Amino acid sequence: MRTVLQSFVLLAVCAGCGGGATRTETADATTDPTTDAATPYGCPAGTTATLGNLVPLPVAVTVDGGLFCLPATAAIEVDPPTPELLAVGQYLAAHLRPATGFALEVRGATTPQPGNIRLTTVTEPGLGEEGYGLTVSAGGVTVSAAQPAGLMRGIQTLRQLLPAAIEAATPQPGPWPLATGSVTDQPRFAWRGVMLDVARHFFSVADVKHFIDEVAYYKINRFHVHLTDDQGWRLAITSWPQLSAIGGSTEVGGATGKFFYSQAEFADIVAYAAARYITVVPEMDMPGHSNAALASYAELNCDHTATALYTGTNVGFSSLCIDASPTAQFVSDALGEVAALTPGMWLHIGGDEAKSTSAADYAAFMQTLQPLVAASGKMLIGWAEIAHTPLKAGAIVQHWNPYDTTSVQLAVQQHAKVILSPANRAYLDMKYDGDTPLGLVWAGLVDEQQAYAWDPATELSGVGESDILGVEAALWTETIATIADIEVMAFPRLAGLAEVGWSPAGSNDWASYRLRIAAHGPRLTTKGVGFYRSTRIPWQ
Ligand code: IFG
Repeated sequence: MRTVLQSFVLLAVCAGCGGGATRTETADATTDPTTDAATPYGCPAGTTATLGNLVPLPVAVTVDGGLFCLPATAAIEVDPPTPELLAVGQYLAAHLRPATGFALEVRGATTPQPGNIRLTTVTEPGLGEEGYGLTVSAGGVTVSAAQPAGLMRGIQTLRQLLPAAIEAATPQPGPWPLATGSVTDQPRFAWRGVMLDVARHFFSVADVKHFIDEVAYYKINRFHVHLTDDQGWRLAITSWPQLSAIGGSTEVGGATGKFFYSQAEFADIVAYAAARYITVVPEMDMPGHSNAALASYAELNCDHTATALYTGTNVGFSSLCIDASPTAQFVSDALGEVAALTPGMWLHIGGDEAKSTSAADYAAFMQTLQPLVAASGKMLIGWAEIAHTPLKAGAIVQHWNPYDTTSVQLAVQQHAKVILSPANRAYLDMKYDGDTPLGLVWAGLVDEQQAYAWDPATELSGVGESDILGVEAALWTETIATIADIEVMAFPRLAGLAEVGWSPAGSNDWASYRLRIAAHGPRLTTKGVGFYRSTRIPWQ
């Protein structure tokens, strides 16, 4: 005679009290150590699990109060078993095999078998590109989505529902419990980005991939790479080889080396991001922030004299020579080569802080530049200053300077869509507080709450929800030199910004978010990801 002892403690924690958008409840259900036919995938006595610490907060979470423990026999069933979906299954397997030690065979299966994880596509147009449903029952897990990207986003949620130990690189004892219930989810904004400045300091392909892995965990879907600036040109351009040979030979602080990506290396980064349904957005900043190019080719300078390489951190002193005959060809060639390496729809042309370019020259340059981007088959993105010139339809403007709200308002007046990166919210190179060793302070201190507690739709007057594509965090690297530096400045603030971009309007609640992200401390630590520990978050 077996009795199944189950005690449910339902703590109703309202995670979105403001908008009532989401109720998250946690349940601690214990079952007796032996399992009977009714619960073949039960868990050992004392096992607990929760659906309550998801970041970004989902649209809706319901708790059934039971537990499902992933068995060693579990398979990852993919339906339909297309190459693309099987690859998504392999991604999940690669993240679950190391810690569980389970085989986790990935296979096509049209009829669900109990005890497995099932990835399947459904025709549900309302889910959009990235929406998903995730259900945990006593018999197994199902992630369903209209598109493969939605399965990838649901997989990140599934990872967060398992114990933190799931992120270990070596086998752990287990068990591998999941609280039974369901998550229904999709993003508020389509653009949830992070920008890495690889120009001030160069980062290896391995470091960039590592960072891409980490941001995928929080459902970031755009990776903007700031490839060129005064201190470096970081991508080989075949038709202009000195850009990387000379312009990619130094960085802030004066170190020297092969500080650029070959086109094959860049393609590798692009593919790595794409496998996580993250689109790489390359940026070649012009006409300002261009000393690396000016140092590489004398003919790009109005005095036909190459500038010296620059390893400091001033801004605003450089400009392509707008009248020089090679300039248009240079821009066209460079754009064409980067576009060919970019499956994404967007090319970012910078346009910021062109303090050494006259207004007339800047305007003329933007008129030349926009058709060249269009000719490359891409959509143009520029920093907000480009909105002071007439924009072609479809141009996207990225707001960044909190002391300049005029530019983004001009963009909205031109019916351009905007990406919000207000430095006083989204610049990850801003110090958290007075104790932060790295970073700058020109936009003020940006602590975890400052980065989280804002609504893009009400942040800027004259800029409303329908104008906004989404948000993007920017990590400038004047003071950031290593992946460890990247991590401590990016985490946890990037997780908060990911929630700002993903979670429903009205669900932004610092009191609940700080508790949820606090539960991610063990996850980040187990993944070997550094993060800033302040007392503002009660890290577990
Ligand atoms: N502004 C500059 C960046 C960088 C940044 C550091 C933009 C668009 C200050 N331009 O942000 O190159 O120097 O916080």
